[in-house]
Amino acid sequence: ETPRDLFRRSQSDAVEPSKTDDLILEKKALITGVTGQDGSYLAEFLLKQGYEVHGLKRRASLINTARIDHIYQDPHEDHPRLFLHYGDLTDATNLIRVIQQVQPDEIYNLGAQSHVAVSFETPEYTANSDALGTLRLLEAIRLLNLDKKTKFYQASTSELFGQVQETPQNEQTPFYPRSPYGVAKLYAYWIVRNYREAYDLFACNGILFNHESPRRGETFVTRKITRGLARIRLGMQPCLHLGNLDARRDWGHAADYVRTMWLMLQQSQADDYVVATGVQHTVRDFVNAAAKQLDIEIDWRGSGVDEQGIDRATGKCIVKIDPRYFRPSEVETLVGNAEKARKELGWKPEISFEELVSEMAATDLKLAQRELRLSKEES
Ligand code: NDP
Ligand code: GDR
Repeated sequence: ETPRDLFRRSQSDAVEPSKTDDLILEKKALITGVTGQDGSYLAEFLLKQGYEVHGLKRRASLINTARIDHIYQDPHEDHPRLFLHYGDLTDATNLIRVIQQVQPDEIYNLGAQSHVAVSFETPEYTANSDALGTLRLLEAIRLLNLDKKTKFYQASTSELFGQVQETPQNEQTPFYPRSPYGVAKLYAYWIVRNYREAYDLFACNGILFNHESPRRGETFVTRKITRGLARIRLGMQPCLHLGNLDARRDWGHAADYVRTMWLMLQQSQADDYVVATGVQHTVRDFVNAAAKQLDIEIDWRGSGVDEQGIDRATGKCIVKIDPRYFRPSEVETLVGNAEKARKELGWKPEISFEELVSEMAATDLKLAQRELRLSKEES
């Protein structure tokens, strides 16, 4: 065999690795955004369900698989069940090729430029990846004649409700997005519904409210708070700069929420579901809860040193408002009603707000301690 033959054979081997398993034909799932918070929890969950999991990963100059390294299997091992493919939601031909190779039973479209504030800085890219990226995947399913085989999950969001028209929000609440991210996700939501109605595709929107975890990106507010307070406690940073402390969110745990994605695709009919805890907290509440976990005292009345900031009893600034973190148009309040998911999917959240904050704070404290130890060892 020539090197070219060998390459070709390696490609076709990669397509159907499970065929060699003793007649166990696992379901195959393709996850876009597998390197992200939700992608990592979903990949773990699907592997436990016996799936063969394929993930789309972007090329980066540094390794970007930290969240899935613990489940990654070297393709040279016997019977690996997690495979990574280079790809990007902005590249249609690449998506078609990967989907053609994998022939997935289920696609979970979690890939996105997911930061609301950043979407004001990169609105066109956000639309390209979040809105058109979704269209590209749906078209790939059609072009490859997989419309009867492949089920599709779209990571829709409570950001669709934006400036809320009623409280709590459910599947009937009118949308009013407030950011380029929200608007891009609105397109994605509707194109999923349109392909379901026009082509009978099994395609679902999970309208998920905020969900967090120790794997949350460091610039989302919850993680920024637990990480920042952990570092303040160890003297590694003097204070924490935040934006709007009065914003209200319905925060759940990502591990709880990925279950609903799978459940939606196991129903007899495709539909859209709100996924939320129904409990709302302000950003300020989150700071208080994390401070309690980390044994930090915050005097919210302050000592008047900086009327925008919050001072500790010692007078040392812990949390300070930085207008740079305000958004040009803000989503002030969100809280969901997940009654439909509870009734039809039998889903309810299992991890409480207090447990979520406690897990995040404890993990960030450990990470900060490790960083401190390493920097001491180095110096
Ligand atoms: P993350 O930001 O943690 O992960 C996003 C993932 O998408 C990463 O793997 C990222 O890759 C990948 N990605 C970004 N741009 C592209 C692109 N152009 N092509 C391919 N992949 C890309 O988000 P979450 O895990 O928190 O969220 C998952 C999905 O759910 C997102 O679509 C988000 O918008 C949506 N959502 C999230 C909610 C939440 O509270 N977490 C709530 C509702 C919806 P890389 O690692 O290389 O950056
Ligand atoms: P959100 O999450 O915009 O709801 O989008 P984020 O944690 O970024 O903001 C929540 C609220 O906190 C306020 N806030 C700050 N936010 C950040 N990031 N940094 C700060 O310093 C800060 N200070 C206050 C924000 O103004 C906002 O009101 C997340 C993402 O995961 C989306 O992809 C997802 O669709 C929605 O949740 C549901």
